[in-house]
Amino acid sequence: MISPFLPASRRAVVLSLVALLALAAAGCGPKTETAAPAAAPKPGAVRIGFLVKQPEEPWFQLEWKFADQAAKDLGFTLIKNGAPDGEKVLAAIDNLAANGAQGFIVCAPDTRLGPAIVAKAKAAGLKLLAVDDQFIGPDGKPMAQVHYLGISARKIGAAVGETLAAEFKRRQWPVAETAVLAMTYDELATAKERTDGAIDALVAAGIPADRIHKAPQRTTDIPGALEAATTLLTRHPGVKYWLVCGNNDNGVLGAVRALEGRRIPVENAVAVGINGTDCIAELEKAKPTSFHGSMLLSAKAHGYRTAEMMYRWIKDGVEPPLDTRTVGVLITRENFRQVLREQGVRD
Ligand code: FCA
Repeated sequence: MISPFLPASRRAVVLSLVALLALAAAGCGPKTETAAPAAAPKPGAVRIGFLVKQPEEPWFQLEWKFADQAAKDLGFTLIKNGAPDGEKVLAAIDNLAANGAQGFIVCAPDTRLGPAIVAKAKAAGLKLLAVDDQFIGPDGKPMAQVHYLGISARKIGAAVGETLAAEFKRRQWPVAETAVLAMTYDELATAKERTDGAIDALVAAGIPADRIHKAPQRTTDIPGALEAATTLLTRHPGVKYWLVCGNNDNGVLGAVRALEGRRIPVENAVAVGINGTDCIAELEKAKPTSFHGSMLLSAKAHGYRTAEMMYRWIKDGVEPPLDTRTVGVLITRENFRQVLREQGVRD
């Protein structure tokens, strides 16, 4: 089933891709263009692809950086590609096969492309590991049979909610003057679990459910979040204090920019992100903003470990676990330099 949340235009693209794939599988589809193979790999040489949906996001750049490290340490070739839409991701898989790769790691631009990606990988004899965003099957359920490494989304979201609730209590803001701005992207299961986890924790801490406002993002970048948050804030001019959560740093940063645009004083809002990798410049600003901190995820586990798992699978036949979940740790202006250094994100 194609997501009812997808805009009609995107639904059409996904549908036509699925149809195209079915045709190709039946051997009567149009020929897919593939790049000419690079220099023939040495027999036994391991080549691994790493495809990401948003190559411009620091999170994905760090995943790549750590995967590059694994390639250097273990001695394999890493082929990195940005795959921001369904067509690009399927073409990139063709290119990997043509270039002698034996497997790839992918954060898909749309998790409903899962069945198409699995079919293509299978046809090309490529091993496959999904990272960050778990594939969704035709029944709308996670494809648990596809190897996956992702975050413990609900728990990490709950930690965001608990951090916000603690700040709310410490600042002694009256409940009647406070509201939650939740930057949501429910089309993506890991994103929904994160914001649901944060909201549940806030409600458990005493914020009334009717003071929680969701701002659905059309895109998961800062402009998409800024637009969604601005619309929501315009609808609630009476709220004095804001607690902000979201799917990731960029969602929350867009909301912080929107609060500034509405001239909400910096000290009247607290915002906590997720990733910890896309907010470093924000935390480094000499003058604090409402961006209080972020749950730093392990880019090393998502980049290095996935690449290592794929390498062992190809080279030694060691199949990775089907489902691996990683944790997050809170960084704030007080500790971010030290924690980023400890985690190898920064020198
Ligand atoms: C998703 C988000 C990324 C990152 C990753 C772990 O793919 O879009 O920003 O949070 O999960």
